[in-house]
Amino acid sequence: MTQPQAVPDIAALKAVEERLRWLSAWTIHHANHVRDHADGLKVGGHQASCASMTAIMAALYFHALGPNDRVAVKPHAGPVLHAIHYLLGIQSREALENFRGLGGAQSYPSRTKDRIPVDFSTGSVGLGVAITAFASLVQDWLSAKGMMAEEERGRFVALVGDAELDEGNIYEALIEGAKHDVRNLWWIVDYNRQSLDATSADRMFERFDEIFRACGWRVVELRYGKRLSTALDAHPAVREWLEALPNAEHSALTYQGGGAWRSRMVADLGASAEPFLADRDDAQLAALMADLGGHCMETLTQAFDECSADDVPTMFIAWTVKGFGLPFAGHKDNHAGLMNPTQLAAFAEQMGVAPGTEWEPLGPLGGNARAGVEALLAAARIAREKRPRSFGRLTVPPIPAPSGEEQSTQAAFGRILLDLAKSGHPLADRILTTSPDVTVSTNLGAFVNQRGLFRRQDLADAFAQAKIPSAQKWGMMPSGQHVELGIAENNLFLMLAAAGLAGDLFSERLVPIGTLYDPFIARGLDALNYACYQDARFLLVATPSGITLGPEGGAHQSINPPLIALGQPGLRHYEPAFADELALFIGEAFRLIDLPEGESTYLRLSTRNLRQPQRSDELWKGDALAGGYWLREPAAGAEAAIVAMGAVMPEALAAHEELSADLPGLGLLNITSPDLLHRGWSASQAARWHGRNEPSHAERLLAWLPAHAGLVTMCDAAPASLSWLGGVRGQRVAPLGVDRFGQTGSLADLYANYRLDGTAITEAIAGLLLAEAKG
Ligand SMILES: Cc1ncc(C[n+]2csc(CCOP(=O)(O)OP(=O)(O)O)c2C)c(N)n1
Ligand SMILES: [Mg+2]
Repeated sequence: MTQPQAVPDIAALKAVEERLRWLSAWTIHHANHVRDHADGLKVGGHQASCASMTAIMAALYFHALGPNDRVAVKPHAGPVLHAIHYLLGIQSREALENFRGLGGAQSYPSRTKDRIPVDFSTGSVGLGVAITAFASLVQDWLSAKGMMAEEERGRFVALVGDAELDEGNIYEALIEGAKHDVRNLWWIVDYNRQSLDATSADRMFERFDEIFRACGWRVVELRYGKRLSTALDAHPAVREWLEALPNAEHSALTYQGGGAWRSRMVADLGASAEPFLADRDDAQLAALMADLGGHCMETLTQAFDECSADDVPTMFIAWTVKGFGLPFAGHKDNHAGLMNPTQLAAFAEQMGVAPGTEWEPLGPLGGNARAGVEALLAAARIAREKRPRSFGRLTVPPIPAPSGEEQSTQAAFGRILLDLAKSGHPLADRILTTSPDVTVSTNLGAFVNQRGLFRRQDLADAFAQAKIPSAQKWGMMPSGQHVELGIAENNLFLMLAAAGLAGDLFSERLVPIGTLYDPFIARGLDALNYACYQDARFLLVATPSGITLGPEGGAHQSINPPLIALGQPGLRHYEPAFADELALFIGEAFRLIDLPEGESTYLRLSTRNLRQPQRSDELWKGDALAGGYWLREPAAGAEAAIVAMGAVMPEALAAHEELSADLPGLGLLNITSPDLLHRGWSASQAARWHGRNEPSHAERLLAWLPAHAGLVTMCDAAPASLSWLGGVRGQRVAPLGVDRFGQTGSLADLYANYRLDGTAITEAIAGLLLAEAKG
C-alpha cells in the first residue's frame, strides 16, 4: 500500500503552490467582483483560508498521495481543491467562473454536486475529519474479509483547520479509532492560529499533541521552515522569544510586516536581537518570519516522506499564516476577507499574472519551470477522474416475516436479522452492523452471535472461555461483521456514512445497519445529515421509541424523530406496526441501498407486543410501501376515519371496532410513512405545473372519504407528524399525539394521560362530528 516516494522537485512544487494560491484567490475574486450578481447578495469565499493551505495541498497532491488515498479537505479550502483539478485538466474553467453559482463549483467540496472527484464532502467542520477514521475502519473490515486486495488499500487524509480542533466529534472519533487500532490516517492541521472570529486561544495551544499522543498517534510538528529554523538555530534568544509570543501578537506582527517585527524584537530583546536583524531589510525579515513549516516545501515533503513507510496514524501540526502572501495575512478579521480589486491587481502583478491571462492554468510559467510543473502534473498519482458509483451489486433475498401471534417490531427485527445471518445468503455477508453500546438492547445480539464482532486480531470472549453462561457471544475476529462502538451517537452516524460510501470509496457495496434508541438520533443529527448529504446508503433502526417505552423511562421517550425524518432529504422513514410490514420495509431498505436513485431508510420500532393481523391477501403491500394502507376500509360517504401509525395500532383497532357499531363504515388508515406521503403529496403538486396530473398516494387514500369527513390522527410522536394530512383534501383533523415531555408509567396510564387511548379517540371523533353538524 505504501508508495515509494519520488525525490520531490521542490522548485516545481513551489511553482504549483503559487498557481494554486493564485487560482484559488482569483476564483473567489471573480465570483465576488467580476461576475454579475444582480441580487446583490454576498457571494463570499475564503481567500485567506486557502492561502494558508496551498503549500500543504501542493505537497500532498503532487508528491505524497498515492492513487488509493482519499482526502477530506477543510471546507473553506474548497477552491484549492478545484484549482488542483483545474491544473490536472479535470475541472472546467466554466465551473470555476461559476464558483458558488447554480451548477458551478460548490462553496465547499461536495461528493454529489461537484464534477471533480471529492472523496468526502465537507462543510460542517469536524465531520470531514472524523469520517476518515471510520473510512479507514471500513477499509480494514473489507480487507480482513478478503473483499479488498492489499494493493487497493489507501490512506485517509484529513486537512484540518486549527479552530476545527475544537469540535468535540473529533475527539469522539479519536477515542473510537484508538479502540479499534485504526491506522492509515493522516490528519494535517493547518495551524494558522486563527479561527473565524479571531485568533485562537493560547491556553490550548500546544496541548493538542498531548491528546493525540495519548491515543497512540504519532505527532509531527512542522513549526518552522528550513530558512527560519536555520536562522533561529543561530539565535536561540530570538527563538525563545518567538516561542513565548502569544498567538494574537504573532498574527498582528505578521499582518504589520517587517518593520513591526523589527521594532518589537528590538523593544523586547534589545541588543541581543541585533545579530538576527542585521543584513535583512524589512521585506526579507517579514518573509523569513512567515517561513513556517506549513509553507516550506522541503519541510512538508520530507515530513510526508518520512511517514509514508508505515501505517501509524499521524497528526501533522503544520504551522502556517492565514492569508499567506495576501495583503491581509495574519489579520484577525481575514477569515471571510476578500481582496479588493486594487489589492487583487497588485497580487496578480506579484504573481506574474498579466491582465487577461487570469484563467491560464499555468499562467506565467515559462521554460524550465513550465516543464517541471507539467512533469509533476503528469505524474500526480491521486485518482483524477471521478469514479463511477457502484450500484446494482446486491441480490436481495425474500425477507419473510417472523411467525408469532404477538410480536413487537423490535423483536421481529432481531429475528429477521438472525434468519438472514443463518440463511447463508450472499447479502448477509455484506451486512455490517454497528451500534453505540446498545447492540443487546436493540436486539442486534442474535445477529452478532452468528456473525461475530469485527476486530483485526482475534480476541476470545473471556466469559465464553470461562464457560460462564451468557446469551451473548462476544468473540472478536477479523471475519466479524459487527462494529461495536462506544456510546457516541455521532460516531454511529459517521460509521454509517463511511460504510454507506463503501461502494463509492472501495467499489464494494455494503449493507450497513446501525441501531440506537430513537431519542438519541438527536444526539447525532448533524452527522446523520452529513451522511445523507453525501448520499451514503444505510439502514438506521431506532428502537425503542415514543412513550410506548412505558416504565423504562421518561428521559428515553422520543417525541419528534418522525418530524426530523419528514424534513431530512435522503432518509426514508417507515414506522411499521406489524412484523410483516417490517419485513417488507427491510427488504425495501436493502434495495434502496443498492439503487442509484435510492436512499437510506430509518425504521422507528417499538418494544410493545402487538397481536398480528390475519392477512387474506398481499394487496396491502404496495400501499404500505408507499406510506399507508386502509387497515379497515371506509364505506362510501363515511363521515370519519381513524388515521394511526405504529405502536398505538391496538388502541386504534379497538376504538374502530367499538365505534363502528354507531358509525358503520368508519375507516382505519394505517400510516406506515408520513415522510413518503408528504413527499408524494408535494411532488404531485409540483408536477401539476409541468402538466402531469397524477394524484399522490395520500390523495388517493384520502379520496375514499368525502371532503367534509373528519380525521382523527394518532401516533406515539409529535401530533404534527400526521395532522398535516388534513391539508391534503381539506378534511378536518383532530390530532392526537405526544406534545409534552414524557414520564414513566404503565402503558394504560400513559396512553390515558397523553390521550392516546380509546376514550381520546371517541372524544376526538365526537368533536369532529359535532363540529360538522354545527357547521
Ligand atoms: C459545525 C460548524 N460550525 C461553524 C462553521 C462556520 N465556520 C466555518 S470555518 C470556521 C472557522 C474555521 O477556522 P479554522 O478551522 O482554524 O480554519 P482556517 O480558516 O483558519 O484555516 C467556522 C466557525 C462551520 N462551517 N461548521
Ligand atoms: Mg485556523
